[in-house]
Amino acid sequence: MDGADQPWTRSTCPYCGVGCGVLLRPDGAGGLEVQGDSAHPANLGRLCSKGTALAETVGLDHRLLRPRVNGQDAGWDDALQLVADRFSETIARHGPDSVAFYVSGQLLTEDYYVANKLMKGFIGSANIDTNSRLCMASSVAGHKRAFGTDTVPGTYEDIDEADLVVLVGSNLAWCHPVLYQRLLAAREARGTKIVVIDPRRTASCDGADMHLALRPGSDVALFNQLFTALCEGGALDTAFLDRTEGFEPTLAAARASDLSVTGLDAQQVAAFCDLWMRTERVVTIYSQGVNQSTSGTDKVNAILNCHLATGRIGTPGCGPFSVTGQPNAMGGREVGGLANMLACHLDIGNPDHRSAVRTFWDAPRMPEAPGLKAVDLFRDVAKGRIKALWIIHTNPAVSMPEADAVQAAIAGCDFTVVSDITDRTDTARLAHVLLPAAAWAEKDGTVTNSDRTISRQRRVLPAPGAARPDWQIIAQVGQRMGFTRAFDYGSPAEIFREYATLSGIAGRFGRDFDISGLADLDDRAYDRLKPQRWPVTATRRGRRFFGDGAFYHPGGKARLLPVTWRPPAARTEPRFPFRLNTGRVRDQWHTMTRTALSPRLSAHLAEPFLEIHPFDTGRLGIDAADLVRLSSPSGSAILRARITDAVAPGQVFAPMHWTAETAPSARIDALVAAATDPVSGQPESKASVVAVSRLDAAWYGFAVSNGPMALRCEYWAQARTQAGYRVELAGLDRVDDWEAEARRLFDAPNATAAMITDARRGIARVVLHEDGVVIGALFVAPKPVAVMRDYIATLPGTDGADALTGRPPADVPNPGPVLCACFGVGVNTIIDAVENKGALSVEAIGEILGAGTNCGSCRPEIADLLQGLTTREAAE
Ligand SMILES: Nc1nc2c(c(=O)[nH]1)N[C@H]1C(S)=C(S)[C@@H](COP(=O)(O)OP(=O)(O)OC[C@H]3O[C@@H](n4cnc5c(=O)[nH]c(N)nc54)[C@H](O)[C@@H]3O)O[C@H]1N2
Ligand SMILES: Nc1nc2c(c(=O)[nH]1)N[C@H]1C(S)=C(S)[C@@H](COP(=O)(O)OP(=O)(O)OC[C@H]3O[C@@H](n4cnc5c(=O)[nH]c(N)nc54)[C@H](O)[C@@H]3O)O[C@H]1N2
Ligand code: SF4
Ligand SMILES: [Mo]
Repeated sequence: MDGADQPWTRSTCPYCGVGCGVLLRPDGAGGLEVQGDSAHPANLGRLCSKGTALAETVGLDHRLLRPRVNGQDAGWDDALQLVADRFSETIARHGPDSVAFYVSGQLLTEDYYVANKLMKGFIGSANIDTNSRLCMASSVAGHKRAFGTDTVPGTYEDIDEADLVVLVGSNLAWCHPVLYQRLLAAREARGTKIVVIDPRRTASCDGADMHLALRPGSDVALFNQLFTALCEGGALDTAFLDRTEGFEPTLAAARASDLSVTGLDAQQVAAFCDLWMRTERVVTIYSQGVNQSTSGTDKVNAILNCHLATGRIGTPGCGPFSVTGQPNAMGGREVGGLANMLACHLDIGNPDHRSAVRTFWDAPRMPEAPGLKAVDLFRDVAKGRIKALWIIHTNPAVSMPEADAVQAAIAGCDFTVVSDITDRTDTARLAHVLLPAAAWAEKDGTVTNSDRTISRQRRVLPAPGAARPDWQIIAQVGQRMGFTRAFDYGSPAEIFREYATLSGIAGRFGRDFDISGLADLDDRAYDRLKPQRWPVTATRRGRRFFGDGAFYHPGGKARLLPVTWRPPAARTEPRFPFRLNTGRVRDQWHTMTRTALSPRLSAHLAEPFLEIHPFDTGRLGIDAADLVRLSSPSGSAILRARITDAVAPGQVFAPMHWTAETAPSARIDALVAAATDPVSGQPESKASVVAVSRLDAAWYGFAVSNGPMALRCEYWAQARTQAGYRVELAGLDRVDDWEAEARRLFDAPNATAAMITDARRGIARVVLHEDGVVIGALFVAPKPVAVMRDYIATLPGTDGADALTGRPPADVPNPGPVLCACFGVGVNTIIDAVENKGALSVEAIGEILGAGTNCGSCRPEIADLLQGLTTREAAE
């Protein structure tokens, strides 16, 4: 059937916590058409580059299509029975705490609920933790300390209605792009001020009025200063303060705090405090620069203290706003995915909560104490205490700190099960049993985004091969473990109703999370469920929390927490003099199992890199585009140097995305220390210590091909292109015969070769043709190779007449590196529009080229480029 005959289906983007609504339609050829849903309250039709490119990631090439046991295809019956038997035997012999699940904030609520119920209610252990431990745990702990529950008070509308938005440890422009566009629209409409607090200058700083580049880990000292200033400047809301406890000790701790540890200029801080104080409507958005820290929970409370003391919470345009990373990070917190929670914001440590859930589930056994948190969980795997492990929808061999040790722990576990959509991940490669999961567009369920809005994900494509939705796989294992009735689910709707009913019980305990108003949805109503914000009860709907001063601690008051600055756990020292910060890039999602399939998304930053200050590269003799070796107490990596003053001297930044599949020497978490926050257990992913040196490579290479390459040198980093693949290469050992090397690389022993080689100067260019078209081209030099990569990447599949020159013929325009991923617009094309077509603003460039007019996430970079060009003109 032709796609145009099919109706559009409403669903939710499977990437970030903004939770944008999408319209999906099968294209009739196995693929999808994707559009933003203008009726969805999170995005009102907008999508970012990743959402826009979703259709490029639904292909089946990389998919795992059947269960596999010890590397052999197996039937579902055998695989499920084996998993159930091994878990049951291990529990019978070693007790329930000898097994564990490690799950994900990308699971749908229904999947998550079933996994949590199986572990906590039926296996009888709390050893289920989630990658949200690496992500949201400090926010959860900070919320609970201050409010008594894990509640995000505000809504996205508050961002539209604020007069000051403070971004703390959040690169919103790249990580929550649609929300950032919403913020920029608000600034346009009402002049919202934006302040960024981040040790690094990021794309989010481009639109900001102020950037406070504080020292890594020093946020507590900054917010303590703000707290003191608010108290001394008369900005306290005394009526609201009556709804809180702990003011005096909090002020004492804040007064004792030393601002100098932030390294910030006192006047700039005073200006920030003044702005905060003068502005009634303040939203503080915070993310991983706050959470991923050994003082993450204290950082959260330092921020909450300021909002509570001024009553700037729960009213329009006001509030602290912890933005969630993953599409269902919030839903996972609601179902109790963390090892210290029960379902529906009930606490494992509370006997009344436990007994209510136990009765509701008719559970044979329930753990009485919290289970292992992620870092400890994998340590216990390494020690052999966890003997059966099930990893679902996450890739810990890449994303956990001390990733080499985690990888070894998983490899050494007696029995490991991995549920994934592909077998090509660093974690899946270690599994005894691999279970093929249905992917986002192939299954039904719900997710909750950053502002508590529950949205449906809907199935529009058939699951390929034998793939099944995660909830079904987990429930079937539960049934085979003997819990037949408790896991007898026929549909996600059934699971959702059970969960919504349980939330009503939690509501009776006075918990915030209550969606009992949805407990009676029939299948049809569940199918049609519109996005809605919780709570959803007979009397409450989607409201803000805490504006009324009612909190969830016994006694109903909020708590201000005295907090004291502590430095990051790892100290720089002569052997490891640099502070390593890590994070995300605009167009890749985590371990790249989906986004790397898209040539468009791979074009923005095609290679792992290290941001490092020119002062440091000068001292270390590192030139632009050199490769650098990083080492830390736990591992090492090779990355491309990106010399920039966006980072301070002594600090370096690297992205978290690359893996053994895409760039094996760039798994950055191998270097990250597994130090954790004492309250939340969240690892400090942003403040490890490393040494940096120039990699003394014997040769550097760049290659393109129409198919996968046989890569085996010290450094390689591969990316998809429209024509196939491109790869950066480098080796430590001399190669004498580059023709033979190219034939091996492209697996083309009989192809026709065109070549230029100069052995003395270490230069080689080899282009291989088959049937008159280029199948591969390799460029080698003793220094980083200077060829026009974006042009060369288009050659496979063409006759490539000029390929050996490494640059386009004079009459072919070279668009240059892609800036706008949505429309594939290159830097040179934009420069041409500025210089020759009079496009002197981001808007004018958009009108002429389309660049920046779809998702808008490249607008900061276009503005940067424009600024550079116009400044140059002015100087000439
Ligand atoms: N493109 C893209 N978007 C994503 C994701 C993705 O993989 N790719 N992942 C999603 C997920 S799961 C998450 S959790 C979010 C994360 O979203 P963000 O938290 O916005 O992203 P990060 O890049 O991890 O880190 C944010 C910033 O924290 C800064 N930082 C480091 N140390 C400190 C510090 O001590 N103090 C302060 N104030 N700042 C510090 C870093 O320099 C960095 O710029 O993104 C979501 N969105
Ligand atoms: N150094 C450093 N490390 C970090 C961070 C950092 O900032 N710095 N950030 C941390 C944070 S915030 C996060 S959230 C984590 C993220 O880290 P991970 O969760 O490990 O990363 P993902 O690539 O999202 O892994 C998701 C996996 O699920 C698979 N998958 C996709 N769809 C489905 C499905 O429908 N079902 C199943 N069963 N599987 C599916 C994908 O193929 C992939 O293998 O990384 C953390 N690690
Ligand atoms: S901002 Fe982008 S990645 Fe996040 S939900 Fe929206 S479209 Fe998806
Ligand atoms: Mo995350």
